[in-house]
Amino acid sequence: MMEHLKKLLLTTALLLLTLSVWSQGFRNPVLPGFHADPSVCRAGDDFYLVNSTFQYYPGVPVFHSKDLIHWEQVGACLTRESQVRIEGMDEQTGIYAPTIRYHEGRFYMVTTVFPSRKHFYVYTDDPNGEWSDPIYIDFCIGSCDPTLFFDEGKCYFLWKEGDIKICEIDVTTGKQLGEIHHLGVGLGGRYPEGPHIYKKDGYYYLLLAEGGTEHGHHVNILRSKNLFGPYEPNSANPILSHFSMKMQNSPIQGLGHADLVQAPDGSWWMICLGYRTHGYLQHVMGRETFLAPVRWEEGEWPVVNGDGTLQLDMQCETLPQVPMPLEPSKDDFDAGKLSLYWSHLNMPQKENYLLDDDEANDEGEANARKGWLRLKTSTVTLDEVGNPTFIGHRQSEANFTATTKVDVSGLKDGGVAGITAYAAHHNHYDVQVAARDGRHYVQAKIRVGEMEHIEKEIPLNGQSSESRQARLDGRVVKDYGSATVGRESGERLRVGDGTSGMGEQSSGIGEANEDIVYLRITADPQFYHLHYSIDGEHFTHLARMDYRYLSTETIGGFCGVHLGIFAYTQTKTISHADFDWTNFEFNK
Ligand code: 6LW
Repeated sequence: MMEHLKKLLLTTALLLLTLSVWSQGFRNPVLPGFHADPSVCRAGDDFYLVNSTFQYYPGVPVFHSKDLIHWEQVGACLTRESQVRIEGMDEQTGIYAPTIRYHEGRFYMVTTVFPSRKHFYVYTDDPNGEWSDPIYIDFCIGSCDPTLFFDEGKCYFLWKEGDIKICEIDVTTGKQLGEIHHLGVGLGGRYPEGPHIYKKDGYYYLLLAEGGTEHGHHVNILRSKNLFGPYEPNSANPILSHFSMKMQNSPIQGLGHADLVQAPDGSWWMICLGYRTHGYLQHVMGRETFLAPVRWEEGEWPVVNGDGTLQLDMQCETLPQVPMPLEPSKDDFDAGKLSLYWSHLNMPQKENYLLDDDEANDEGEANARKGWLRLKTSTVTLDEVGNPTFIGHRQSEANFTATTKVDVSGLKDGGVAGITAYAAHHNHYDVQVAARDGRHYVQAKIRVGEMEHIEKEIPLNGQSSESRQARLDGRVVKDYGSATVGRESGERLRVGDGTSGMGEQSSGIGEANEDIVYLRITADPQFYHLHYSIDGEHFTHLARMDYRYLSTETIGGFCGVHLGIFAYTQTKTISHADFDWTNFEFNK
């Protein structure tokens, strides 16, 4: 009896141990914030994933993982002007959906640049390093979502241009080798796109997104014994969709644009894009990268996570989990170069970003301060498309506190520097310091479409000034200057009050050295809040504005909100602001 009990206990303990190692489950999205149009490949025991970047630079970040759950950015595919220039691109243009493939020791990333709609690919043998100059596909210009498919010693180029098309190419030159074949339009949903082909058990499987990248997005699969078709649809389509009554209240919507990958243990996985809504079906964090287990028996159709739906909290068996280094929330700007997670808008003007003394001296520039990031003012403002001096980090949770410490003593008349929640040049909320008539003013600025509005202006160094009201249409919006979010609205903007009625403690206006200020943006699922402080401890609430005016549903385009710091000039005078650190804390 005793022996039997011992055996039972031992078996239970072993079972529990195995379960804890193999069935940990995981959190979706695996790459939160703007990580759109994911594509994944495997090389040995390693997975690599890429995303589209549109107007942001460097283009197409490369992530590495051992388990498909934990990802670390190891580089980016498009880092040099010789590869691509994205000047003049906005949130609807630039670098569209990429595909990454691994073949015979080489990684390929193929994509399309808008608005020219030229397809090109770059390659590397080391995904942690630099990628090649582009090889252009010159036999077709059109639409988007290119992919490469290697089969029996040949390489095929596949893309969406009305319907789905395929053509053999010479992968060393990009030249067309055969005729163009049409693979159809899937099941007839709007925007058949994001095609990928996989070969398994004697079938070619064609994976497609349909329904457009908004709420109707979903994933279908078709198969054929012949690469060029005809392809028959799976009767269980869509194999992934939240566009249903069952999932109408899920916080995850817009699932689609998927890619499949097989792990070394033979298991199959799907990565796809989706977005987390808050409020009513609106999202601000862009399209994010999700993961799902796939059951794919021999000769059968793939089944995604049992019933073709996903959860934030995935309760499933996973690959052995291998955590990756976590991105620190604070950047002290102590490393001689910017961390990989920072993005620029369009093509960065390198001379506007100074990180350490030595480099600055080499160029004969005024010294940057060791451990500070000096941003020199660009003549392009945040309200324009171009190359403003800007570094941004994807907003990855609905709730966050983003703070920066900035020394504005170098900011001359016309100069503006600050922190922003930036969705597009026409929609962003900023806490900034503006220099005017030899003075500095903290401003809470709201830019929504054609309306550009300074909600509150507070002079630094203790003197008062007039508040500035809406510049473009002269509208005055309500004063939400209190920290009490739920207070009664209806109060009008108080002109030039500077400090009163702030709910939070006074920022101590009038104290010495107000060249150093702390600028802060916080968010909850309903509002973004703008604050500042001169001691870094007591923050004054300046304004709040609804999250929905930064949502993709409001502004269009394909990107989410970036939290960034910036400096520009409204005159021709170039000056600078020094940023000591940024601290972006996202609350899951
Ligand atoms: C992309 C298309 C899509 O080319 O959105 O969600 C487009 N899917 O496949 C822009 O990312």
